[in-house]
Formats: sequence, C-alpha cells, structure tokens
Amino acid sequence: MRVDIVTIFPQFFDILDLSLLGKARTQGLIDLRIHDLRDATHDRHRTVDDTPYGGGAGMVMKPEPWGETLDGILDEAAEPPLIVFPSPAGEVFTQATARRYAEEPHVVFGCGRYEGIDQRVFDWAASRARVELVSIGDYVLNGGEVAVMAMIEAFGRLVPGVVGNPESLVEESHESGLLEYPSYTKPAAWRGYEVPEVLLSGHHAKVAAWRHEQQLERTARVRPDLYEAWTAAQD
Ligand code: 6GU
Repeated sequence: MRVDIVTIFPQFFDILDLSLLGKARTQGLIDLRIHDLRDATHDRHRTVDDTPYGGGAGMVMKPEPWGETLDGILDEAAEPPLIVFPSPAGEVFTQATARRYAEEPHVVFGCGRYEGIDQRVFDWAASRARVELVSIGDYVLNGGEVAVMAMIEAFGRLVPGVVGNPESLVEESHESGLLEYPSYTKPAAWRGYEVPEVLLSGHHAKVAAWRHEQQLERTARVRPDLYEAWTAAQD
C-alpha cells in the first residue's frame, strides 16, 4: 500500500519509523512518503498561507503549493488515489473507515494548518480523484498531523501482514461493535485483587460467555450509543 502525506511539519512523522508501522515500512508492506508543502513554494519566505478574502481571524493556506504538490503525486500515480483531508468539519473516522482505507492501494493525506485550506484545493482535487474530509472526533486540533497519525495507526495495522497474528484483530474493541472485555495475566492474585474464577477454570465455553457478558455490560455502561446500535443490529 502506498501512503503520501503532505504537511508543513514533515519531522512530525519521523516516529512512524518506530514500532509496528516502522516494521511494516521496512518489510515493504506500507510505502510511506512525506512531502514538505513548503518545497512547492517559490518565494524567499516559503509562504504557505495568506489572509482570508472577506476578512476574519486567522490565515488560510494558499492553493498554489497544494496544487503543485498534489500534481506531483497524481502525475506519478497509475490510478487516482483516495485523497483525505483531515478536518474537524469532516465525517467522523471510525473502525469502518479504517477497514476501508486498509483496502485502498493508495491514500494521500493533506494536512491543513491555520484556519484551513483554500476551498478551491478541495474542489479541484475532487475533479482528479476521490476526496474525503475526515474528523477524528468532536474537538479541535491545531492541524491535521496528529489526526493523520491516529488514522494511519488505525488502518495500518489492518493492512494484511502488518499484525503478525490476524486473530488478534478480531477480538478488539469496535471490531464486533462492542467494547473489548477486561484482560488478566499472572499472578492470579495481586495486591488483594484476584483474577475472576471463571478464567482459571479452563472451561472454554464459560470463559467465552463471561467475556461476552463483560463486553455487553461495559458497552452499555460506557457507550450507550454503541450498545443501542449493536442491539439493533442483532435482529
Ligand atoms: Cl482531522 N483536524 C483538526 N484540525 N482538528 C480535528 C480533527 C482533524 N479531528 C478532530 N479535530
């Protein structure tokens, strides 16, 4: 899978050399390329923003560096990629979105800063490729970089081969529509807290039933919205 990231903070993504994603990169499972938006500026100050037409607070990212950078990526691509602009004004990214991205051969992330990107960048990009605005939740970040990091971590581990044992992906929160059950390891007693008896029983069916019950209880308590959706999907 090919992933391009356009940003004014390329160093932000240095940490993608680490851990699971770093391994996926060295194994050639994920071909990740970072593009400095300022490389597509042609003035001495490498300007990427300007004041908004119509007035108002903050700065808007200029269209030309975006056009030039995205041209370079699109001209090289065999097929039009999916272009994702992280934005608090976008649709909310979920596990379903992560699964969808993991199946794309090529995703481009455009990280906006300041008050946003000139609208014409989205309009033009949508004429060349599929474009999505995506938010990671109902709060405001200073820019798209941290959101892209979260999204890459979510879909990267779903790319075939990245996680060694694919079964470990199945029983996680959000995959089934329920939150995951609590986990325990040795010792069986620790600081007066004991591992639930059923987990020591070796009775697989009882363990499975207990875990499912824990999932239901936890989801209903912590995320009534998910619980309701899960219940509705059962019949
Ligand atoms: Cl994707 N970007 C920004 N700037 N803020 C956000 C966000 C994205 N998702 C939630 N808040």
